Amino acid sequence: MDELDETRSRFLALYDHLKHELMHDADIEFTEEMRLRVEEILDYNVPRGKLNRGLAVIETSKALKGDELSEEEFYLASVLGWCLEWLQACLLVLDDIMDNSQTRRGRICWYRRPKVGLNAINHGILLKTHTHRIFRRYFREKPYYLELTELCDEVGYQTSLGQMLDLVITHEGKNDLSKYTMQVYRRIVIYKTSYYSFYLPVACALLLSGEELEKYNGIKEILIEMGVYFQVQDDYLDCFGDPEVAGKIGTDIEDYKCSWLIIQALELADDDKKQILYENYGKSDPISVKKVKSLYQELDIQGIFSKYEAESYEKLLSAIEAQSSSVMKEILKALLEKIYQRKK
Ligand code: GPP
Ligand code: MG
Ligand code: MG
Ligand code: MG
Repeated sequence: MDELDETRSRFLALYDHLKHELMHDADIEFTEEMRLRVEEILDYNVPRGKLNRGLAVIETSKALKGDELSEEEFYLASVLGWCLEWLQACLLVLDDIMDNSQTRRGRICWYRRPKVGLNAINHGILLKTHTHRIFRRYFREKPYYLELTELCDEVGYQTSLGQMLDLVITHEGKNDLSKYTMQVYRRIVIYKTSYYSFYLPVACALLLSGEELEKYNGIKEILIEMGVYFQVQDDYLDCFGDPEVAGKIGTDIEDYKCSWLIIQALELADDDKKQILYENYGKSDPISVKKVKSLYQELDIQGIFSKYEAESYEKLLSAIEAQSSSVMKEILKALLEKIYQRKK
C-alpha cells in the first residue's frame, strides 16, 4: 500500500466513529427510527466521494509539519477533513435538487430516491449542522476554535452567494445568452467552487498547525485560480466526460448553465451558429442537446479545452514556483497534480 492509500484508509476508518458519535449524542433523545434515518442519510451521501477535500487537510498538515503527524495530530486533521466532506455532502445534496440532476457518485441522486424527494432539503441542513456539532466536540477548547468556525462560516457564505449567482445568471441567460461572459463566469465559480474546494482545506490545515491566515494571502490567489481551473474541468466533463467514470450525468446544456463551454462557443460562433445555440441551448429534449453538442464539436471546443488545460497548468505551476516557501510549493503542487487532466 502506498502512503496515500494508507492515509486514505486511516481517514476512512474514522468515518464510522464520527457517525456513531452523532447517532448517540447524549444531548438528543434519539429513537431507534431516528438513528436509522440519520445513518441512512450519512452513508448515502458522505463517504463515497473522491475525498479530495478531506484528504487535503491531512496532506497539508503533514507538509506543514515536515514530518509524520503524531496520532493525535492525524486524528484532529482527519476530523477536520471529515467536516469538509460533510459540508461537501450538504452542498451536493442541495445542488442536485437545484440542477435537476439524475446521478451522483455513480448512483441516483439522493433527492430522487423513493421516500426522499424534497425532504432532501432538510437533510442538507442536517448535514451542515452536523459539521458544527463535530467542530464543537473536537475543537471547542482549542485556541483556534473561533477562527476556524469563522472561516467556515465565511466560506459557507461565499459558496451560497456563488450558487445564488449561478442560478440567477441562468435566469438572465434565458432572455439573453450574450450575458454569458468570462468575467461573469469567473465571479460565479470563484464563489461557488474555489473557496470551499481549494482555499478551505488548506486554510483549515494552517489554523490547525497554529499558523495565521493573514500571512498566506499569496497562496490564496493561487488556490482560487486552481478552483477556476477545476470548475472549467467540471464543465467540460459535464458534456464530454464519461458518466460511468465521472459518476454523474451532465445537465448543463439542459439547465441553461453559464458553462465554460457555452462561453467559448459563443465567442467562436458566426451568426448562423449562434442562432443554432440560441434555439437549442437550455432545452431538455435530446435532439436540441445533441445539436448543441455537435456544434461544440464543429467548433473544436474539445481542442480549445485541451489548450486551456495545458496553459492553466503551466500558469499555475509557474505561480507556484514563484512562492518563496518550499513547503507551500510542495502543498500547492500536490493539489495541482491531483486534478491535472482529471476524468472524474
Ligand atoms: C459546483 O457546481 C458547485 C457546488 C456543488 C456548490 C453548490 C453550492 C450550494 C450552496 C448548494 P456544479 O453544479 O457544476 O457541480 P456538479 O457538476 O457536481 O453538479
Ligand atoms: Mg450547480
Ligand atoms: Mg450541479
Ligand atoms: Mg458541473
